[in-house]
Amino acid sequence: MASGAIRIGVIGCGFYAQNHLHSWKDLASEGVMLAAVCDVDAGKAEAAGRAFDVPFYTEAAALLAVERLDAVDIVTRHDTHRALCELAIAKGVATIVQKPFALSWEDCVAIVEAADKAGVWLAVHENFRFQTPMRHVRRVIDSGAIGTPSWARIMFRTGFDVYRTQPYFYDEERLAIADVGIHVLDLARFFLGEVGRISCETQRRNPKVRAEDTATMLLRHRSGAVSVVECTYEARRDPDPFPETLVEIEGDNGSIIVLPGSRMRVTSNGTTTEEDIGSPLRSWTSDRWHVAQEGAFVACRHFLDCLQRGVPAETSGSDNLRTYALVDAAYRAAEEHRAIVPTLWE
Ligand code: 89Y
Repeated sequence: MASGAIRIGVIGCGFYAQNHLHSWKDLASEGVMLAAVCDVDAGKAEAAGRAFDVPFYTEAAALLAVERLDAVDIVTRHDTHRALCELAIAKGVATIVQKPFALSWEDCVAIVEAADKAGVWLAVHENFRFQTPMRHVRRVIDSGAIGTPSWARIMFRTGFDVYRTQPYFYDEERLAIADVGIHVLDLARFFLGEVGRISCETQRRNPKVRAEDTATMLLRHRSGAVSVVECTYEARRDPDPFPETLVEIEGDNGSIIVLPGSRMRVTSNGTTTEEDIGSPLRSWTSDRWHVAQEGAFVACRHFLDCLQRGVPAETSGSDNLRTYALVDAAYRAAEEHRAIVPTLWE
């Protein structure tokens, strides 16, 4: 890796990419330089280029041919991920790619193999585990305050109109599990370790949507722990916690409960304490989206730190295969009405 600032190019300048662009800009003082942006939509490329004062491109190949980049951050839809990752990897450029990793298991594996073969650093921008409240939960587990976690319920339940900012959701072949269940499944791994089998019930509660908008999953972890992982876009709740993930974890000495509004209640050996696990707004985050936006920032900071130290990211390509395998297993479990052993553990 270069000895000066790491020069990064962002590919994809749409809705969520704005969070990545701001994150890289904010991290300039920590040794990264947003060098250029790219989007197939010329208007979006130009708008981002002007807003962040960097050159803009409409073709990733041109971006990679002209700019001297150390890393790219791919924030496009997942059907483009394999081709874009392969392009960057072929150039020997460190690659970060948004979740879902790729369109299919085969594509994810092909990307990981290409990176391994070329010796290129690869990470998946799986960001929920980097959200400040989720790091607090992990800190409490690691402190031993609740003993060994043996049961959890991890919930992303909202009725917030996600279709307004992400209208392509209506037509996806796979929706709730592939879009947000993937984050919650990754959190289940983060908190309780790898998963030995998974069952899943899906529902389509909104008739305007093509795929499932609700999933209820039951996981047996290899440690013996059990977790219930839930996601829906069709909950009618007050308060609606969007985009917060609510968590309940029980161990032999206590429990951790994450409540709406970034509050965490910890019971340890019979004593209960409650704390605020939120974080202050950044100049570009907004009340409603802050938790998710800030998670992107913390994830980018982690990737930068790993690149600088030359170590794999927590959510490296090969790590993320395990989360992706759970997503595929959840869909199979729903279709086949039985518990499935995720591919990596068969
Ligand atoms: O796309 C989703 C994600 O990754 O986080 C929240 C979201 O925008 C809607 O579920």
